[in-house]
Amino acid sequence: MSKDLASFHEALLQSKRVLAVCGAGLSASSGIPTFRGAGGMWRKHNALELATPEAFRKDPGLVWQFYSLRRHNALKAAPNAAHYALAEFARQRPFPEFLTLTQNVDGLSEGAGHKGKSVEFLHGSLFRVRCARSWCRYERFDISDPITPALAVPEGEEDGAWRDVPIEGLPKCPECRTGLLRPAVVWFGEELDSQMLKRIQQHIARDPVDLCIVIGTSGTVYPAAGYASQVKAQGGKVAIVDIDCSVRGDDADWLFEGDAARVLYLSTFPLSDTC
Ligand code: BV8
Repeated sequence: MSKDLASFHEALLQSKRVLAVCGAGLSASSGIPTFRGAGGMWRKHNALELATPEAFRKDPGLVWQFYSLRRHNALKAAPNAAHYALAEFARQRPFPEFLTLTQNVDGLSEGAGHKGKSVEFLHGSLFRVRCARSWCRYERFDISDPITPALAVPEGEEDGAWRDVPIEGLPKCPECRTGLLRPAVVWFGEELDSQMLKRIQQHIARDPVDLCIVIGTSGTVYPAAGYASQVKAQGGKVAIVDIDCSVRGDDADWLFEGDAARVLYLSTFPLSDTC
């Protein structure tokens, strides 16, 4: 395992296929709390309990408050240097040379101009909503804040305590007029978009990925967490960028410890040395 930047640069320049796998750490310096770790989102609001279809069925008002708060905070955040560095690298090395898989739903990669075929949003977006009825296909892009008056985030309560929001105060589907709208994100226990998964597998199988760069993710959620080891198993190399590499990467070829924005940006990708 190395921290040697020169050897990483060489590998990056020689790579025909590069894959980036990103998690909450990519957006940390934009002020978006990560899920785990100190001050993590899950510490205050257990997303494992809230980001599920069962939670929404049981208490849609509670789940909608969780998402209304995250929409509110994400709308106030700005993309950081790492988002821009990845978007710039995608312009320099257009798909299929470079593909980014992000687990983040905060809209910041899109805000940095990272779009099109060069990025797959594995878990959807806070800013798309869809009908909760499985048979209704209604979906829309929506950046309203609040999405309904009852879901307004009280000033100064950005990490608000939950209150009781009756079903009447939740967004309704304007198409079928019977279902509630829900965030168009992938909850635990829900399948990821099958066409997207097929695209990713075909991409990785067609021409092996030479280098996988894992940025700001604890690698705990599947299938996202499985791609780096798939690259490794196919003979590719793996680099990890994380603020805390102490618990990571016994199978990584490079470890770059530091804030993603700082590490990725300092040499506008490829990576700068550890800080
Ligand atoms: C699936 C969207 C097939 C919503 C998210 C039982 C039943 C069903 C499924 C399962 C099951 N058991 C296991 C599973 C699979 C399950 C899973 O993986 N569970 C885990 C908990 C074990 N997966 C699923 O359910 C997936 N679907 O498998 O479908 C299926 C279906 C039915 C039955 C069986 C199989 C769907 C998973 C998607 C869940 N949705 N998000 C929302 O956001 O509200 S997950 C969500 O949490 C994120 O998207 C992300 O994926 C994950 C958080 O992980 P990270 O991003 O890594 O964040 P974390 O805080 O953990 O780590 C941050 C990292 O950054 C750390 O390393 C930290 O050191 C670092 N860092 C911090 N600051 C910085 C930094 N690095 C750099 N710079 C910094 N400044």
